[in-house]
Parts: sequence; structure tokens; C-alpha cells
Amino acid sequence: MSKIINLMSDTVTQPTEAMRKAMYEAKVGDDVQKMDPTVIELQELAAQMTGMEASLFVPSGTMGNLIALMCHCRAGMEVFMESTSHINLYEVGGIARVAGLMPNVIKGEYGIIDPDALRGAIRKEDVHFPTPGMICIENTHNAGGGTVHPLEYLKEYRTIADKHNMKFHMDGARVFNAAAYLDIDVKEILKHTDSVMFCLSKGLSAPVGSMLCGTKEFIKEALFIRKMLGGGLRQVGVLAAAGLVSLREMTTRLTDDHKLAKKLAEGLNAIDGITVDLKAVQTNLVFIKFDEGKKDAIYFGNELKEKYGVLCGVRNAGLIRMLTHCQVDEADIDYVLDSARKIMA
Ligand code: TLP
Repeated sequence: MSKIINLMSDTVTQPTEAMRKAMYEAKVGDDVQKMDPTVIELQELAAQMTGMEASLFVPSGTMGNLIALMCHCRAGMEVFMESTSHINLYEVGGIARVAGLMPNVIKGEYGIIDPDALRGAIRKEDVHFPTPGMICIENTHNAGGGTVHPLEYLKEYRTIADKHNMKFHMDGARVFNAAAYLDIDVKEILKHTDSVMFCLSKGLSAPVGSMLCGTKEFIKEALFIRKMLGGGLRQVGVLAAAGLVSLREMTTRLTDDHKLAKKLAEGLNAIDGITVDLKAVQTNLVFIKFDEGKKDAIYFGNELKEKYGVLCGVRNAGLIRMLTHCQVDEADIDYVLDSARKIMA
């Protein structure tokens, strides 16, 4: 076993050589005093690329989403989202505990809510009901399989949000993957939203950080909430420098990851005992189901790790998640497929 291939997430990506150099050379200052030139440059570039008025560097995607919830809504309001969305399932319940908001979850298909289902979930104004606050859409949708929202849906969500005086936030942790899949500028996706959070530290390979983008007014408020949550950082230009490389060099190569994910998915699906829903494989995520009565996901994941040095995300006895990213190449995928065939034989 010469090397470890890590497919657990795209969060495992190491900073590239260009990032390490940029981090070493970064000009820094106290960012709480708005005196870090590299952070300022990153925030300007992120705003420009997303077509938003302003942006803010935040330590994590989770904090970015939480800040958006707290900026857009006051406590007690209702937030509409898909039932398996990251904000609902994997952000430690911060939406309820910290923001004091009430999730109203809607079941989608592949993580995508039918606009009619959203319309149906919004109740008429009544003294018994919480006030509708915002719609949160996850694009790409992680638990849905890395799936991409159709642009027409985004337009419809916007109309619905306006009708009910709600804000529209996108958890765009992987929104550049969505743009790569649709082969459009990310601005086309974001023109319908009030705000977006996207991660620098996933497929874009930066070691730390996410960006929260929206109007100047929204970002002004976000700055206060970030500080309150303990996210006001000091000489953070060392991290912003890597983020600048992410935005300048890493967004245009994401289709390579998508091609590899497709190859991985098709190869795995051809193995007896394994099923991959190929319709869901649109970007860099692959969910792998294990047929009952055959070798299960726990056995498969252990063998893959111990015998072949391949790490993946074992969810339960029937499900594994794998992600492709810039530190995995075609030879690695061939090796993973070959190893998978041997394990399942
Ligand atoms: N996702 C991580 C894990 O938390 C599951 C992963 O490995 O996929 N929104 C979405 C859609 C995400 O996938 C994630 C992280 C976040 C938000 C949170 O970002 P971080 O980890 O920076 O807080």
C-alpha cells in the first residue's frame, strides 16, 4: 500500500503548492479592525464573482449559514428547507438553539423541493402560526447526492419568497460545482437569491474558510453576528491568501472531479452487490448502496481501508459516500474500482 486515497469528503483536500506559497507571502493585518489587505481583497473578489454587493470571510460553512439565518430572521420565525438539508441535519441544531428559529422541512426528490410542495407548506397568516422568515436551498444538495437545482426552480423559489415577504438564502457550500455542472457563470444561479454561503475548503481546496455574500446591508449586520459568535479573526490574511487561489485557479477545474465521480459511479454500479443511482451523480459525490444479503458497507469500507489504503464515508451497513476532488486522479479511480471488484468477488 504505497499511498492513501481519501474519498471521505472534498474537505480533506490539502492546500495546493500555489496556496502554500501565497499563504507564506500574504500581507496581513488585524481583520477585526478591517486592516487585513488580503482578506479585503478576497471579500471583494468573492462579491464580484458571485454578483453580490459584498461578502464576508467566515471560519466555516456552518457559521456562514448560521449568520445568514440570524441576519435574515428574528427569533421564532419559520425557515423552509428540504428535510435532508445540511442546516437541518448536520449543523448541531444551531438553527433552533442559537438562532431560535423553527425549521419547516419539506421532503424533496434528490434533495430538491418541488416549488408546489413549497407553496403548499406555507400557511396563511394566522395568530397560531410562526411568521415565514426565509427559504434555504442547498445547491449542490449533499444528501441528495450532490444534485443541482434547475434554474427554473430557483426563479420560482424567488417568486414564492417575494410573495410571502421572505428572504432566500442558498447554502452553496458547493455552488461552484453546481455552476460547473450547468456550465454557466455562478452569478446566473445566484441572481435569484438574497444571500449565499460557499465553502473555500471543499472542492476549492483551501485549508479553512467560507464566504458569506449578499447586500452591503446584510454583510454589515453579518459582521456583528460573526463577532458575537466568536468568528472575528485577526491576521487571517494567511487563510484568505489560500482562498484567493481557490477563486482564481480552482473553480474552473471542477468538471474534472465530476468526470471522475461519474467514472467511479459507473464502475461501482457494474459490480454485483452494489448499486449506484446514476441519476443522482451530477457533480463530485457518489452514494453507494449495498444489496442486502451480500457483503455489506461496513465490511467493504474496512477492507478498502485496511487492504487497499482507500478511505470512504461509511454511513451504515447499507450506504457509503465517496467524493472526488483535486487530489484524486484517474489512476486512483481505476485502483479504487479494481480494489472494489476484488472485495466484492
Ligand atoms: N459538509 C461536510 C460534512 O459536514 C458532512 C461534508 O463532508 O460534506 N453545507 C453543506 C452542503 C455541507 O456539505 C457542509 C459540510 C456545510 C454546509 C458546512 O461546512 P463546514 O464544514 O465548513 O462547517
